[in-house]
Amino acid sequence: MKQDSFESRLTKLSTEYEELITRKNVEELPGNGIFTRYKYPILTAAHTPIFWRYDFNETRNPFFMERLGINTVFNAGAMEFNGKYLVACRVESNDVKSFIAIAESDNGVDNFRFWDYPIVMPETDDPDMNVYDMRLVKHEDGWIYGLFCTERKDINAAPFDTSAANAQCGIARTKDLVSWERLTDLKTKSAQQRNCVLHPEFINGKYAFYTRPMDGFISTGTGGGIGWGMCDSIENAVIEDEILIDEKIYHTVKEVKNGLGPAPIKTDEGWLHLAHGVRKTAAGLRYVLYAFMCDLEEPSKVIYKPGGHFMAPQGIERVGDVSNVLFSNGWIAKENGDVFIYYGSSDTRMHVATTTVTKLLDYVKNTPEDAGRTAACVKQRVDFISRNLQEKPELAYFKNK
Ligand code: M1P
Repeated sequence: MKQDSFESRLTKLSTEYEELITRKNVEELPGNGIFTRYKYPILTAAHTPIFWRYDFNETRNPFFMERLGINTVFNAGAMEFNGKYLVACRVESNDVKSFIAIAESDNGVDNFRFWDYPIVMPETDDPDMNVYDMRLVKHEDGWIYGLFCTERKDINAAPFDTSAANAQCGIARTKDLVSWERLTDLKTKSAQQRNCVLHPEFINGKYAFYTRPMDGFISTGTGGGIGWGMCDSIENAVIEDEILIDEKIYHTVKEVKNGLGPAPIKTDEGWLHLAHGVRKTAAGLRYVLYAFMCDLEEPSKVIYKPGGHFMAPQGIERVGDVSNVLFSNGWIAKENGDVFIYYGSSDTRMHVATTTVTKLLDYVKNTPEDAGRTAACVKQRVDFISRNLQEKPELAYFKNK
């Protein structure tokens, strides 16, 4: 059997890699008018630098074989930084340990390239087993914060239960996204926390957090819903009073659990939010994105809640390591009102969708709320059709039915 030489494999892989990284992305038009999807994922495992995965020394690696494989790249925090679009991705190695790594692009939709090194996140006295899903927030105190899930083995679980874990909110801060200062984990009265987000502004001089209280690691149990709590200190963040601002509700897109996505976008009319909702189906859990808006002065008060999903997995997005999942923990709102939504699909790859603040405001304000049950939904739909057909009778095909 003919073997490719070290040199020829290296050349082939490097050429393919550069072609992948520099591939132009293509808008999928006309779309639904709310946002525009793009044809290609912006990042996958194949986008991680070859020198993260292959040993480039021919003596040690004569077959130019992958030594430290990367499995997936997904669920990225995002921010604009020094004129670049940055995404802080959850990168999972073949050994199922996740870490955070930053990739940057000039235009936000393609040509994302990972920085040479992943983030080296300092640890607390209680080492993390796994860290993931970092939300990046530029706070008005001048720091950039990264809030992420830190997962550790559940030491109270029965000895045979080798998958039981405990999730908490890790907090770190930086000025340059390279050197990070780790703070103590967020403390709340809930047994576990995931999907915690820092509000970008002080509220009455306090730091404010969106939380997601949970009893267990996968099931939120009696917890669940998007919570809200405040604390005096970020160095030792303790939330004494946590209230639910967006609950999980039977037979909705957030029937089983939900969690906030990125930090909200501030607009003249309120705080725009993107979140994920989870529903139980015969095929397993289904994760979709939904949107809502909170009051400008009272950010814990929901003022608009469009019904149903904002975005659901479709096509290739439906398939991956954990199928039927869309998850977003990063978006970028530009000065000119353009919005870049970064979302992971099926715990496998990263995508972008683009929209504007104006369109998102139109969406949250004018999309009808979930009517609650079938009869009310049918009435909502019939009223909607009637209005259209009264205004444009020529649309009617069957006239009387
Ligand atoms: O596997 C789907 C998602 O599951 C978790 O999210 P949640 O806590 O809302 O269930 C996270 O592990 C997330 O990273 C993952 O995408």
